[in-house]
Amino acid sequence: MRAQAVTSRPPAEATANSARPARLGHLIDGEWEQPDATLESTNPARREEVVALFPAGDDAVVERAVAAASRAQPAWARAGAAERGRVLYAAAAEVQRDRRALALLITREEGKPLPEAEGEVARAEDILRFHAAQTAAATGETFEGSSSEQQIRTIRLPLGVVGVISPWNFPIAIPAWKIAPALAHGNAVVWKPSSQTPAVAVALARILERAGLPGGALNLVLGPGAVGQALVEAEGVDGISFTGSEEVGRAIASSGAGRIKVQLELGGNSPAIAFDDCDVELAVAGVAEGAMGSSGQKCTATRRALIARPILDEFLERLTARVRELRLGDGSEAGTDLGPLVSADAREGVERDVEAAIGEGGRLLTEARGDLPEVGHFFAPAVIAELPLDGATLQREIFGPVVSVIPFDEFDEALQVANDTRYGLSAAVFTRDLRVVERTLRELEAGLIHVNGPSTGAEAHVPFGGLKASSGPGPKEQGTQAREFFTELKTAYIDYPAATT
Ligand code: UN1
Repeated sequence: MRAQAVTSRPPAEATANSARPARLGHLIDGEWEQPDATLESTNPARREEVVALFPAGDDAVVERAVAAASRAQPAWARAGAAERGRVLYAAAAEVQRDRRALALLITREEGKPLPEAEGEVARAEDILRFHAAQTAAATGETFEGSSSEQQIRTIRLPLGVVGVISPWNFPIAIPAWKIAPALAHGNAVVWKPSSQTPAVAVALARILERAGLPGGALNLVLGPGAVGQALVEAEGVDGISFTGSEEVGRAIASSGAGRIKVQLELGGNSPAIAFDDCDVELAVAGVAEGAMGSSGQKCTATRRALIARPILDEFLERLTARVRELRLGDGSEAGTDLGPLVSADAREGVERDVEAAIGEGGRLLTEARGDLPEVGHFFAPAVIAELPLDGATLQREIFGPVVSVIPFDEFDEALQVANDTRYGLSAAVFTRDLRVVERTLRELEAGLIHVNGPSTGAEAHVPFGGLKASSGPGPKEQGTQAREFFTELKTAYIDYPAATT
């Protein structure tokens, strides 16, 4: 007998404006289960406001979710690529239809300003559509064999049961870019979303249900980090796709090593380099957006702005003016540029990092703000200069609206400082010189390079991933590359001895 109350009724969904918290549950084998809700998510802009109450899953719940996925996977794979495509197209249409409510919910549970949340929802829709279309793409190649009587083919088969562990900072786009390719290629999924954004997760799971996804093909287990750990260790899981902190990612890699396939997207410490021939206004706009968008809570955020000395004064004057004008507030209110940080812990962490930067000799070029709303986890955007190149701050991923400015004289020096980090996720380069573009594309140690644009952003149809400690092991995400992780590749040697007779 199950210890938990089971109901096949979907739980009440969190709506953007409802004052009453939503009660959420796990989705296992097509049934919503609502055991006691012991955890809550709150609105980071109004910390007293509870968005959702939800249960803490445990090893037993994870085990049942994995068993349900294992049972459902063969039928989902056999349903055929066209049917899988239909479900994902239908999910994209549902996301489009619900876009306003989804964006409001993201803002309420995660904190990012509404226009950014709307952009994220549109991205999730694009991702679902892209991977829906992938179900009609060629999956293998045909080669000539060693004789005219032989042909060699590659075929792709689903990996099996995939565990998805997703972060709070893109609560719908990152899950979509893992779950959509997993399902497109015939896998079943057990999804453990961040405990900061469970209501957004439930909303996406319900959309996939409404789109016709059969029960068990997607299972959702809510709860703290221990649930993710249980998922990594569960018997029957064939792969884990994780985005989140480096520490957790490394633990997953070592516990999964040699046993399951692991895909990791971890931290970043992205540089933006403005060369002296660049359009300074463009560089200022790119650094401001790259560093401050979503209050700097992106792993692709610009943390270090490397500025050619001849344009340093002009750059700093314009950047600080721009940053001072950013309006902080509740992301659901029109005119808000910068929402709060996601939690009290997040804000304290960023505060500590900025104090440490000042302790190291850094000079804060933006002043503290007296107008910070008390009710949420707000942090004033900060521009820091004069940090020692060999200090701890420039090596740290400060997950907030904070950017360090570093002047440089020579091209080689800029490249050396930019690459002086164990991370290698993204980078931005501002220049009009094609030779500089070419050299930076080759020599910057980053998996994503933006020329004359911010270091953030990702399109659904191209690969996403970093170098060095930012990613791996395992193939990149998104684009057609996504299939590398979510499928097994076999090579078939087929002899047709009668073919030439
Ligand atoms: C973006 O820059 O728009 O967790 C995407 C993150 C990254 C995604 C960034 N994996 O911030």
